[in-house]
Amino acid sequence: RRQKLLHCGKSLYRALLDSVTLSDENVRFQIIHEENKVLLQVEICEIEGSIFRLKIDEASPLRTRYKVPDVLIKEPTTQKLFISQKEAGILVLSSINEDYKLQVTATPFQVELQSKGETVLSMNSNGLLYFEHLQPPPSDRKPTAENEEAASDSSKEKQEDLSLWQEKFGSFLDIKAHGPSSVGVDFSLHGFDHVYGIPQHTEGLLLKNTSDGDAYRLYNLDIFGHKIHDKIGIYGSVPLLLAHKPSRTSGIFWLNSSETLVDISTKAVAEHMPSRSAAETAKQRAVPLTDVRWMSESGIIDVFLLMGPTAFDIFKQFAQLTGTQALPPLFSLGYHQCRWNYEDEQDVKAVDAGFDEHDIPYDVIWLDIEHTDGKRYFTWDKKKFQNPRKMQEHLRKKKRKLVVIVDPHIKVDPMYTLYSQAKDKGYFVKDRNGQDFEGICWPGSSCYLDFTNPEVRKWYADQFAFKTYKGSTNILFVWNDMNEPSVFKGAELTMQKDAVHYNNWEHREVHNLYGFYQQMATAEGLIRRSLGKERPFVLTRSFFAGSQRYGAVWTGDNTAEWAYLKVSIPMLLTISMAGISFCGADVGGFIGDPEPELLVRWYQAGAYQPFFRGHSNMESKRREPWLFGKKNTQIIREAIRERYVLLPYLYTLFYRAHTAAEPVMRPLWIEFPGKTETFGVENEYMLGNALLVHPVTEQDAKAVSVLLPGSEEIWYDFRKFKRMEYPGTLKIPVTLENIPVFQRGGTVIPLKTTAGKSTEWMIDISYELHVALDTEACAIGELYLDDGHSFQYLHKKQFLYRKFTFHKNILSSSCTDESGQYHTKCVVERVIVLGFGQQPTFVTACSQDGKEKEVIFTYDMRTSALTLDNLALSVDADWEICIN
Ligand code: MIG
Repeated sequence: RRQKLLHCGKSLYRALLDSVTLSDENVRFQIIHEENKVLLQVEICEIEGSIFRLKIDEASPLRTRYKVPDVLIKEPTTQKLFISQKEAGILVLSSINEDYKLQVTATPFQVELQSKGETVLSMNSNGLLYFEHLQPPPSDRKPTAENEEAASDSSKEKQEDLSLWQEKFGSFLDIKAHGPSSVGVDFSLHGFDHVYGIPQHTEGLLLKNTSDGDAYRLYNLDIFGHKIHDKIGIYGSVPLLLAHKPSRTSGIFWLNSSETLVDISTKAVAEHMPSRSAAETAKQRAVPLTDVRWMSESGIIDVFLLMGPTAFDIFKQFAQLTGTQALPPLFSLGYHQCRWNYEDEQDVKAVDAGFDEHDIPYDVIWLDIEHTDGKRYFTWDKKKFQNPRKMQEHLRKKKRKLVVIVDPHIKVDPMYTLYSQAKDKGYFVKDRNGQDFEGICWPGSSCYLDFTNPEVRKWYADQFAFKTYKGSTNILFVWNDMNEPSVFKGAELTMQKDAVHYNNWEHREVHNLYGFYQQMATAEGLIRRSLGKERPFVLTRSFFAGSQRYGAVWTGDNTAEWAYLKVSIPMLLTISMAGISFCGADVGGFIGDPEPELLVRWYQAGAYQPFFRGHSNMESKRREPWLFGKKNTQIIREAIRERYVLLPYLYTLFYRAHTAAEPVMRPLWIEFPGKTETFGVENEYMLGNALLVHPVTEQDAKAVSVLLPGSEEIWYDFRKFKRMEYPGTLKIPVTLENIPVFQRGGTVIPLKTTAGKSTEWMIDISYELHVALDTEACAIGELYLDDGHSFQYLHKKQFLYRKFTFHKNILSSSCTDESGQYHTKCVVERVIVLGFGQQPTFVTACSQDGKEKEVIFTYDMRTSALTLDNLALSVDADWEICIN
């Protein structure tokens, strides 16, 4: 509200260029506000890999301001900037290779960032830099609860109206012990009119103009049945925004964990075109410009400008700062069966058996809050789960896993060890009076662990030790819910901003980090219980930048309606672009009961999304995949089996997300950055670079319009192998059987020849390669393989990373990373070459030892698909197949 009183115009900040100091790490100078004369310290540095960091803090704050810890994986490596120009009112800094120039203007203070002469973005060009310096409380009042009555007074002073020292929110009073501390600034993105990112909102892919409505809000909240097309923040936040134009992608990462608003406005501005000759008059053309205004309640301004220039560069730059996706254990890429709740051991066994009975693969069954003794996490309901270990042994024999929920609120109950220990140790978040903050949640009165404290995180991690967590075994993994945190009857259903954390930081400073820290501690706990050997699996509802390092996220309580299936695609794409590849939406929709057709369509979409879990609410009817008649069961089975067959490809994509920060699920535009028609596409997406998936999100659809981008591309029907007539928008007939999926020419996709009961049952199943030829009759693809569960791939380099190349009618298998070694008995059994020009005369396969053998093949003239069978070529060895 206070920031919004500041309108676009000339900024009152002036840079004091005499104060400039230059070191190997950064350039520092002060800026002054012409009216209040408060000095701010500006620090600019260049970070390796085309990233610029700009920090603004008070030169001498009354109290240290909060700086987000633990999100950056390390202190970034900086590169020295040079002063290339310094004259009256202007300072120009250049990077070593002179590719980038930062021009600082003194009056008013502005920063412009150029890449090879092209202005990419500028800061404070609309004069919206805003920085509330910390002040002592006004002498006539102290920021204590005694003022509660004063606040409800109708005769408020002007100050009260602006909520400087306290604020009423419904019946809640927020006492701001340190007064106003808000910060904000604007950026102009030159030539850009497509912006993406800043999850999580129930919104479309492209960020919209907010000029005549609400700003996008980043404030993690538990919003049951969140509405579609809302700017309110739900569950998780990643303050990363991407801007794209055909020639470049840029990113802004605003590292601030307090409540944040983002205003966006795109307009056309006149750009002068230089005249070619003196006779010609200078021309103007309209170019787009997007203004992005960030406003945060607290903290400092700490912003990273990611210069790309490609989208993949942005992902790498962001990962360089916040880390890459943790490599998931293979089982967690299988299908997960969840429900609130699977009632008891018999229920678990029956559901598990149901999958075998109906021949549907699945890997994990989940237990929601009812499995505990009165919502005391880390315990079991003794009646319903009398022998949890035995139940897990049963699942283990079936080569399946169990996930249980562990929420952050702790029941106030002196008899509950977790509570009494945490209480004694002072591990709970405090209220503003220094008492343990108490809120209502599932168990009734609850306290909240202060995960921002490293000691609490360590203690919490230790709770997952097998000897401490009674009834847990190594097939048990964890789900962190309600970690916004959700506080029933709290302001906006969350914790009061004036609650107090570790080191006396108020909750307002750390709010958006709470879930991030819980997942961090949980993942650490699972690693530690295995003595550092096993990869964890932790699903979290709340998240922040960097959460990708700890596991998976899901989109929370969606509704069983078509519109939610539809919006789940842009929501997952947005989370993926923000660095979190391992994401999914509740299949079927959490709230309500999907009609069978919707459920089927959701399974078909979910099967081609990173995290694949069916889940339903307590009030929803049972929803196991075989409850909707024979035909629907058959179709869902097929969708899940397709997922399992595709796992080698998916796992390879996750390895690339892990090592090269490439999102698993991608919007079309990042694969086709020059094709403007892809920029707004949100009803289809790419899985890796090879598969284009178009879920069916309309009821009773007979056909869908599919955009197959790129005039020089060839696309093939993924199931029928048929080459699509031409790229462009095609009307594709659909039946309920499946959704349109296409393979891009030029790619090789590794698959399993068939699905098994779970991923562990499939280890020895042989492989099949789908080689889709491009216009040059070439293709290339990869396969990553390891034990699927441990850290040996990292510590002992036990992995296989293979490359498949098709060139001049020879398909060869070679090693991509010689440093990795892993032995497998598995073979490539079958190869299908799509778009092969003519019937071959003979085909031979040569293995490493020089042995040559003839290969059986069939050629389908109708589809131009060439199938090579009974190959039995080792996955871990080099070989060649020559087609003559
Ligand atoms: O407010 O644990 O989003 O997946 O089943 C409900 C019960 C609390 C919310 C989660 C949902 C979960 C449910 N939880």
